[in-house]
Amino acid sequence: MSQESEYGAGQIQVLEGLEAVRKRPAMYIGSTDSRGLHHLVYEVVDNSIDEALAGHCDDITVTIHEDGSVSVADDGRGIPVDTHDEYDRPALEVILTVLHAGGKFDNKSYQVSGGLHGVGVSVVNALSSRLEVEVKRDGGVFEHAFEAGEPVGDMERVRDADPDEGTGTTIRFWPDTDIFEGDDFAFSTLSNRLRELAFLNSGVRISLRDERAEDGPTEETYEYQGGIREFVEYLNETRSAMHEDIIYFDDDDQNIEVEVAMQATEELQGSIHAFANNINTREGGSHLTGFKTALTRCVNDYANENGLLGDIEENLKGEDIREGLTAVISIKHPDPQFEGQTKTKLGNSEVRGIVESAMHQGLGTYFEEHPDTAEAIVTKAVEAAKARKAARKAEELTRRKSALESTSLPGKLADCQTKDPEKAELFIAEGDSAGGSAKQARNPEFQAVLPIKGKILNVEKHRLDRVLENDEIRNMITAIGAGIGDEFNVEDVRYKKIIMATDADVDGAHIRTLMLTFFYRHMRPLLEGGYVYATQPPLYRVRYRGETYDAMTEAERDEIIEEKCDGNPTRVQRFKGLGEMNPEQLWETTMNPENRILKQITIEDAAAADKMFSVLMGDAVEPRKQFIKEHAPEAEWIDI
Ligand code: 0RA
Repeated sequence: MSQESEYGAGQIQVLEGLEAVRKRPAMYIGSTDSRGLHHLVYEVVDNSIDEALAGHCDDITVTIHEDGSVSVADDGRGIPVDTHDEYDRPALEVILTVLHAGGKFDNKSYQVSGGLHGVGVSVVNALSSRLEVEVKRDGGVFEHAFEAGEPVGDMERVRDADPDEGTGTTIRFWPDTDIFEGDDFAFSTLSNRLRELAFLNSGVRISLRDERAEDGPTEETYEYQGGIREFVEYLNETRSAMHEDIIYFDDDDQNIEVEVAMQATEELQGSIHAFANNINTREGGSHLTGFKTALTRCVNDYANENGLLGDIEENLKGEDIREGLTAVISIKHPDPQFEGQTKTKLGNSEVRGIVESAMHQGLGTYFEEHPDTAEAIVTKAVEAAKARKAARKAEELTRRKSALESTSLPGKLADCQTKDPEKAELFIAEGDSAGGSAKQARNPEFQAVLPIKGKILNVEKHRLDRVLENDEIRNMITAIGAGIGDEFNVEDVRYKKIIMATDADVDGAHIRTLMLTFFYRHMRPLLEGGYVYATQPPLYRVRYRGETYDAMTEAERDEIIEEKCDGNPTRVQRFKGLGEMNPEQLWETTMNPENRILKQITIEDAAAADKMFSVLMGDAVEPRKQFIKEHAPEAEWIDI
């Protein structure tokens, strides 16, 4: 894009070496599982986003290649290639081989760097069996390659750049499979994050290309001129909005950029997402606190000034006002402090007041200019407050007490002997017959079984008081033992593996989604802690010469028949559902920790999860059909 080059190699400072990264990868990228693997991509993309934020790049393309590598190409200024004074090596090589040598030491451009990633591309290099980089700048095309972080040969100027080629950087890396559990990049995981980045950085065009499919490459492009306004629109696609426009304002005070977009809906479930320097601050922090405080005050001020509170005697509570509200708060700070268990809580205390006054100003003006919307928002909050009070009055509290505090466990629960949550597992089994088999099949030492009747209540559509009236849900709450909603305390869980045992058919998927919606809306720390799993029972069992082989798919079955049974198996059995397996089969295929396959359900991305639940469980039919059509080919669609 831009040709200027005021930032040469000289400014790039040097800190430490890369052996440390290969020795302790988790210290740098969090983990070496699938999450860590995907962080490699984010790390490279973050550098391109930084170029975009500095105003030098507007196009980023991420490609998942057939051979398990990923490349990230941008049209930024290109990584500097001139000689680095201190190292007497090309800056490009220094940036890729020296930790923290990103060369972004001026606070003028916001770095995405922070608590989660932002450790620098050198970390990606250290954790890749191979990395290739191509830079176009200074009129030339330069190439360099690395293996396990070490340069292979010297950087080379391979040719002159065409004047109309512009400048840019392409980094392609092959994750080191000695370090990572695999190189299986998930399109949906990458697309969720890249879409989010495109929303958060309006005007940047991000494409994701997948070259692995047999029927040709697929490509999606995300570009949102409207930025987080379009993010809110997207989140509300299936919700019915109370006003057509998206409330939006921004502010730039003390070099801290604040952006807020919001829209009130008729729904019960709100969806508020806060970001700091493009990082999803799931644990909240000062920006979210400022937002909430100002929102509560603005709405109460408006309600009081206009006499709208009626027979409600006190002010509206924040939770009344936030019912059904969708909002995205995005701040960009030159020196963000990330705190909390997962380093996703914004600590900078000055941000609170800045967001608060921006909100007060922005929302105050909006209310003045849109009195009808302001009144509708107050009326909805008053309703929520009344419902909250009525529910309390109508013995909600006592019901909660008996549901949550009673020491007696549900009669249907076959509990396990161990009281150690680390070891204990709870199987929530669909239907009485699967539940019955599971009770016989289990190892009672550490496996508990709770059968539930088919379809549980859709919690997306009911307030907490109704949710608590549902027997199946009350049984789950009591069995898990950690409360619900605001009172949920993840430290009290009685089992650290909560396993949804549902059939591999459409009904099973529906029940699993209902359960997940419940966990997501009312016991979210359970999902955040990684305590929720789904069984993956095999579909086929093949026997041959006294051996037993299980297959998850038809293709796998055929492969077993060919390779293990010389094309002539003794018996091929198809399992229709868990209820049809005898206890011994159920133990062998689904419950025995030695053989079973469990899928851990995690929430990488709260906005994507929220969207998924509102699409799947909400009223709008068309978007749901569309969503299912788009996701149906992925057997793993429940992965949020
Ligand atoms: C250091 C300094 C400059 C740009 C970059 C790094 C840079 C890094 C990456 C990584 C991926 N894409 C990138 N684009 C740029 C500034 C160079 C200048 O002043 O011209």
